[in-house]
Amino acid sequence: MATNTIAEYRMTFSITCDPRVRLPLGRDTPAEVPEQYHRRMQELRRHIDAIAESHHLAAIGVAAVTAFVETRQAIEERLEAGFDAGLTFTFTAPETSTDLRRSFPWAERLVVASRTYLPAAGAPRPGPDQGVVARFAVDDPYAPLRAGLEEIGESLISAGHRAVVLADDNRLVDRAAAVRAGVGWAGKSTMVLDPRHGPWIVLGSVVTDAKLPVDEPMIRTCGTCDACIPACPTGAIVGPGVLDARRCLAAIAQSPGTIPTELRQAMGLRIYGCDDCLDACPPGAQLLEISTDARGSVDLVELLGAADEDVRLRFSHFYLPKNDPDVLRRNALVALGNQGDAGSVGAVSGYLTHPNPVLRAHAAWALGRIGGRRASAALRTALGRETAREVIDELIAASP
Ligand code: B12
Ligand code: SF4
Ligand code: SF4
Repeated sequence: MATNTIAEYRMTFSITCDPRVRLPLGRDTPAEVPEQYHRRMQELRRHIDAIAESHHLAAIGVAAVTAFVETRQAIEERLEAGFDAGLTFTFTAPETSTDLRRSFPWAERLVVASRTYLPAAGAPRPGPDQGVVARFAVDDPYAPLRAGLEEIGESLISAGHRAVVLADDNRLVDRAAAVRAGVGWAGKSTMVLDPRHGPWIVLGSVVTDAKLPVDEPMIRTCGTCDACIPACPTGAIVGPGVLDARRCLAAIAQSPGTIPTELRQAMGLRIYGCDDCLDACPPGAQLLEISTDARGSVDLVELLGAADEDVRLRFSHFYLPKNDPDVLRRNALVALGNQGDAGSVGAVSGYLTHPNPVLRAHAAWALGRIGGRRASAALRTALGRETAREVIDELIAASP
């Protein structure tokens, strides 16, 4: 770097706004005079903006990496109240997830980006015996976001800097980073929203040692709107910006074990994720209107009949602890119970002999909801052979 002239820099930077062009390797930044460094950072930022545009990122912003003190406090409060519901992610080590320098001591800036997955995700229109997947999980929404972030990271590395991509990674609280970088504002649903896409965005960052100019947070709030709070079917948004994950269907759908009986009906046809508080959000309404293709529906009987490997392969982009397909089978049983179609009794009652007692218990509940002669006979037969206490209780509760 020290050997370059300002004229050479200008020449380099005039071509680097084309995202296909790589910046030269091996810049020795400490030898730069501050004005040169500043100018180079501005050029680098323009280059990053061009990459963001070429990858159809919704927004891009730069934030300082000082610790997210308020978010750490919010996480501690959620843990104290039990609102984390035993989820791991950023809750496991809040001192690290809210302070990037613990993982990356050299970090100076976060380049934060968002990308919308609507309207490509479509709008689920479930038919008979079909369940619903939340829009963000119809495809992997992080793959195209990561591709853009990777290219930004490569351009920073080409310019002689360090860069690591973090998207949906436990080492960073993505929403707090997005709010600080001006990519969106913190909504009462806890979602980060932007004016064009509402909550229909996923978030990711590149952490770097390049001291890029920082952006200001958005001067915008939800104002008087609070539509997401009553829209939540379980009352999981217990206050503006505060989520009790124990009642959040998105958390329940991905957690192993028994679904509390009082929340099973509210699960409706969901087998993964929940969109109700997003659907209700006015800033996202316009985009939602054009998202009309029917996607996100899953044949539940087929899912119940599929082998472990096939379930894992088909839903490989879902987050399932230990990659356990039984979590989705459990949700499928609950969804069939909620649908109440007598045609599914054969598929559901097959699960009364499954080796996993959690699935036997949820099959019993589903048959109780579906009702009818065949369901009752299956419950009676199962009661005669069942030995697990928790399943016996479910069989008794489900029997007419
Ligand atoms: C754990 C987790 C979950 C958990 C818990 C969510 C939660 N709200 O805490 C569960 C499984 C429930 C979940 C569900 C979903 N998730 Co999630 N999840 C995460 C994860 C891994 C960590 C979130 C976290 O740190 N929570 C801890 C709490 C304290 O943080 P927070 O709620 O985000 O904190 C903000 C608010 O509390 C707000 N706040 C605090 N006080 C106040 C006060 C007021 C008045 C206001 C307005 C705001 C406010 O400020 C905080 C900082 O921004 C992130 C990825 C990551 N590494 O960050 C994705 C992430 C948050 N999830 C995401 C998505 C897409 C979802 C779902 C929409 C998926 C779906 N359709 O089912 C739902 C949405 C449910 C909801 N309303 O939040 C996106 C959100 C993108 C966005 N636009 O905000 C993220 C960022 C993943 C990503 N990289 O894109 N998720
Ligand atoms: S994702 Fe569903 S259950 Fe969770 S807070 Fe939003 S509406 Fe409520
Ligand atoms: S529904 Fe209204 S209050 Fe809730 S996040 Fe959206 S704009 Fe904010």
